[in-house]
Parts: sequence; C-alpha cells; structure tokens
Amino acid sequence: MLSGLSQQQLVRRQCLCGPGRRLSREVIVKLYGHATSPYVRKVRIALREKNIRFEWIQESPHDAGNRIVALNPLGKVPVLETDDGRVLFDSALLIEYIDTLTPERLIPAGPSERLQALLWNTLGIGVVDATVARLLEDRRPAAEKSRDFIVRQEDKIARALAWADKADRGDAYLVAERFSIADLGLALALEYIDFRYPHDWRSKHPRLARWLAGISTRGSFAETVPPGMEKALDAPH
Ligand SMILES: N[C@@H](CCC(=O)N[C@@H](CS)C(=O)NCC(=O)O)C(=O)O
Repeated sequence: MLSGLSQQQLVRRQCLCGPGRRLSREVIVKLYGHATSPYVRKVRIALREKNIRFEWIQESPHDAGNRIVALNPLGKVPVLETDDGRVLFDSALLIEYIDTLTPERLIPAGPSERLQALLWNTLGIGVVDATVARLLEDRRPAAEKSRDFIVRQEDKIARALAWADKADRGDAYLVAERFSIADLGLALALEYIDFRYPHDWRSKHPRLARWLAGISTRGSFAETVPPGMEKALDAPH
C-alpha cells in the first residue's frame, strides 16, 4: 500500500486526472500490453471510463526479452500489476477487478441487468476471439492456411452480428439506458472487425451501425484507437 492510504483513497485522489496526462508518483496500477491488442485496448477503455490512472508498459509477448512470460504463465497480454504487487491476467478478470476500484460500475449490480450486460460482453469476446483466430490463420503461408477454418470464423462473426441486431436492447446503450460492459464489449469487437476484418456489415445491420457510431464518439474509445486503426475507422461506412 502506498503512503499508508487505502486503495480506495488512492483511486479517489487519482480520479481527478486522465490517463493521457503525465503520470504523478501515485500510479496505482501498471498495465502491460501492446496497443494493437483488442484485449489490451478493452482494459484501457475500462480504465479511462473509470478515470483510473495507470502506467502503461507497452510490451508484446512476441518482443525479445519481454517481461510478460515471467508475469503470466500463459504468455498473454493484458497483464495488470496492482499497487500492492498482485499480478492479474486476462482482460475479463482485469475489468472485474478495475470495476471494484470506483463506485460507478461498468458491470451492473442488479442480477437481471448484470446477466444481460455480461451476455452482451460475452458475445463481444467471442467476436474478438473469432476475428483474431481468422486473422492469424489468414497470415499463415498460403499452402498452410485452412480456408474452412477462416470461413467458420467468418460465419461465427456474421451470426453474432445478426444476433446483436435482432436482440431486444436500447438504442443508445444496450442495457439499462447507460454505458456498461455490454456497450464496451460489443463496440470494441465491432471496431476490431473494422480494423482486422474490414467488410460491409453496416448495410445489413444499419441499427447496429448507428448504435456503434454513438459509442465510438466516447473519449475512452477515441483516445485508445491503436496506430493503423484510424484509417479503418475513417473509411466511408
Ligand atoms: N483471453 C485473453 C486473451 C488474451 C490474448 O490472446 N492476447 C494476445 C494478444 S491480442 C496475446 O497475448 N497473444 C500471445 C500468445 O497467445 O502467445 C484475454 O482476454 O486477456
């Protein structure tokens, strides 16, 4: 614990400053991971939404001499180090932890809203996982890649978008008329599709496209666009 303050007190003091500004000595969490990882971006968005300052250590598990493997036996980012030295990994767990640090919750407390929001988030995670799997397969040498595997991932993504378009939900926010993990998880996934699997899903799902346009204007999304993604998001939609 820093300076004898409780973690809640520290977070409260640091909420006054955004993560884009210079870090003071009172950094309470360290985030490890590279900018183009959708899982890392998701945690950055959550930290920004909660106004929690953090030190960002931009390392990839693929960098020579990186510290990720020593911190996470699974060798994946994001990894988060708390102010009392605990090391946590996996974006879902990190967001659950981050959400406990300030009172305004990304994960709704009421059982029904919580379940609804977590289901949307789970859909978003699945879309990101399928988009990453498709990308990695597509990057394999032509003779080694499986077209069947790629099509299976694309089918998952197409079904998920159709599900999201049809499901009962709010127009501006998916659950309970306020921004939550539901909006974070799905909007992150849709922007990642535009980045790594660009195709015209909007003409099929205009309502979903309108909802995403609203969420994308939030500071947390605009300020965490990774290098290279700007072009995809600026493309005519
Ligand atoms: N379920 C994990 C997935 C994390 C993940 O796959 N991260 C990728 C970067 S996009 C990674 O570190 N890959 C390195 C590897 O799998 O060796 C999470 O949500 O954090």
